Amino acid sequence: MTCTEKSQLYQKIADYLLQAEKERREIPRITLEYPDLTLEEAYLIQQELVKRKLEEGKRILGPKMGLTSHAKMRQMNVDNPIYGYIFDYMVIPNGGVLKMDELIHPKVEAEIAFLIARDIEGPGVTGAQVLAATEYVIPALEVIDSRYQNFQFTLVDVVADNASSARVVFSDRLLEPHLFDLDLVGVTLTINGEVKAFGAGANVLGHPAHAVAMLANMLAERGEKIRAGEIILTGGITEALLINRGDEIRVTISGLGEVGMTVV
Ligand code: OOG
Ligand code: MG
Repeated sequence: MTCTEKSQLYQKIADYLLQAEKERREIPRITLEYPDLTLEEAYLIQQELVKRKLEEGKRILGPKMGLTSHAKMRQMNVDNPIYGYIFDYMVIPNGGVLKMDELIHPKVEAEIAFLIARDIEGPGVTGAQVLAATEYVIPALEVIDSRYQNFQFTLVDVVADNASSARVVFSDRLLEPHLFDLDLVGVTLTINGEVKAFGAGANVLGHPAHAVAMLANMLAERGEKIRAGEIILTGGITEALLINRGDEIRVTISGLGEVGMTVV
């Protein structure tokens, strides 16, 4: 394939994924039709998809990390962290409502988010550098909604699909990172008052700051960086849970507070 043909293929696949999101329809995963796509190409498709959203007037809140805990990697049967992007239209206010019919087959995740004060540019970024560049840490609840049938995919599929990003709820409390040992905080994911999954900050690469450092280092490979003012999700601490209409979802992080939403 020539360069132009490749670029046309990436655009076509990005369209296919965007259409599925708009129509709330699950689709066969792209590697069934294009088994030779590389991870590098998957990020190029993601870039195309992100570009389309920006052209529609949507705004990026920040990049996010995914598949950073063993719980998530095991559940999804993949073995490497990935990144995607969170947009302004995905935000649900804390205590707000998730409309089931806006999505396909949503799942929830308990996460810790970082609000970044200064640009972070890789390679070679460490967790300590990330903490020094972080203004606040924020309890968060991510709603993922793979556009693929049965939520099943390879690493290439899920990267192209913007890491299943769909919705996010942030806590209203802004907490200074030096007040906590984010590896030691306990995290519970509760549905209708029942704890369905739990873990510790350390589930995410030993410390959630390591996920942000890894993100900066991955972005550096594409000549990109983390920018001041971005909010970064560090990845699900436990396995993700399917949700249903009527569910009350709550994430509690010891010392940091809680964040929740209702599914209708
Ligand atoms: C991929 C997105 C993963 C996380 O926190 O691990 C993610 C998926 O599991 O569908 O957001
Ligand atoms: Mg996530």
